[in-house]
Amino acid sequence: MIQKKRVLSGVQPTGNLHIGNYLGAIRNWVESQAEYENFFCVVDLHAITGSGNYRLELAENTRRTAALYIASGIDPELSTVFVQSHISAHAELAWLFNCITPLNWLERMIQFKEKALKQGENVNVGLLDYPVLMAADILLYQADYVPVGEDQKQHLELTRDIAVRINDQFGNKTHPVFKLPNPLIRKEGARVMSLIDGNSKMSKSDPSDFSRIHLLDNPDAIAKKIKKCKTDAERGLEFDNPNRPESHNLLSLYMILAGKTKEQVISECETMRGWGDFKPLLIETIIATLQPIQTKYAEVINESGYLDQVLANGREKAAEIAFDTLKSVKSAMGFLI
Ligand code: AQP
Repeated sequence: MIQKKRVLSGVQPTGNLHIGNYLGAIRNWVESQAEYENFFCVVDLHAITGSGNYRLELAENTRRTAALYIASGIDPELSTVFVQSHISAHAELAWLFNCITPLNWLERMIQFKEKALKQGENVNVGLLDYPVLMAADILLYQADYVPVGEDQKQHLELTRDIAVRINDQFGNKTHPVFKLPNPLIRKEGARVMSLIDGNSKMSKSDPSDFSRIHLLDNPDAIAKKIKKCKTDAERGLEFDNPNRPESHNLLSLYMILAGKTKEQVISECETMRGWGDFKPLLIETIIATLQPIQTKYAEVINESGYLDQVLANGREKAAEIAFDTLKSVKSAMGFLI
């Protein structure tokens, strides 16, 4: 039997998931889940690197995120769904990596620089160390592929650098300690932009709710957000004009969600007089995409004990592989086992 390639990915439970998370990551996990052996975790240890007051909502957001994976089409029979902090090997491997990772590799990470600016005087060490923990998440499972949005590409490169360094220092040519993972970044939806600024990525931590569409937004909220979203006063609607980032973002969103080609969208928009004609179409398409996800989400959340059982099964399956890898890394590094 041919061994399936292994995939690992995750989302932080830092708030309500948005269509950027869905199009950049979760939708791609769903589409390829039959092809691979899948591990999808809710990365709660990453979530506490933010500056917000997460404590009251962390557990609830973790459950909500796992439920949204399933509601979006992740099948627990085909994919292992688990919570990162349930497997202590993630934090332990991150510590081992900390001791071989040069500080300047982390200081040049774009996401660190951007998020550190937002944290002001209070930048925590965890924020700097975020990519090391992410490397541990991926390498613990010896993942072949990591499906993520464009924003995570640099972190994936760092993961590979850490794996190479460990292999060079503690492995040998015939028995490398780690397999080198590859990013899986699909061009379409890799970078969904904010609804209030076409030059910034849509993000859970943006203070404005109007910057994003949550997967659990009701039809009224979706309509309100799209009606208020930023557009421009130029004539016509167009893709790929760097001076019109909002136009490109909204047309791309419609194209992906409606499952149309760029040419089809261009020809459909040719007869439109402006945003007033286009926005109702986009609203309708977003509502139609999210409605089945929301229905399934309600079922998952309301079925007593179901989600807890999925996460308990996931924990057991993930632990088996993770602690095996951790043991072999510690042995390669010279620890008394
Ligand atoms: N705007 C986006 N477009 C496409 N993909 C995106 N992703 C995030 N934003 C977009 C992808 O979603 C996955 C999970 O991301 P995350 O929660 O681990 O962290 P993030 O990348 O920092 O996402 P957010 O929404 O901006 O969260 P906060 O504000 O909490 O930091 C990743 O695969 C990511 O690429």
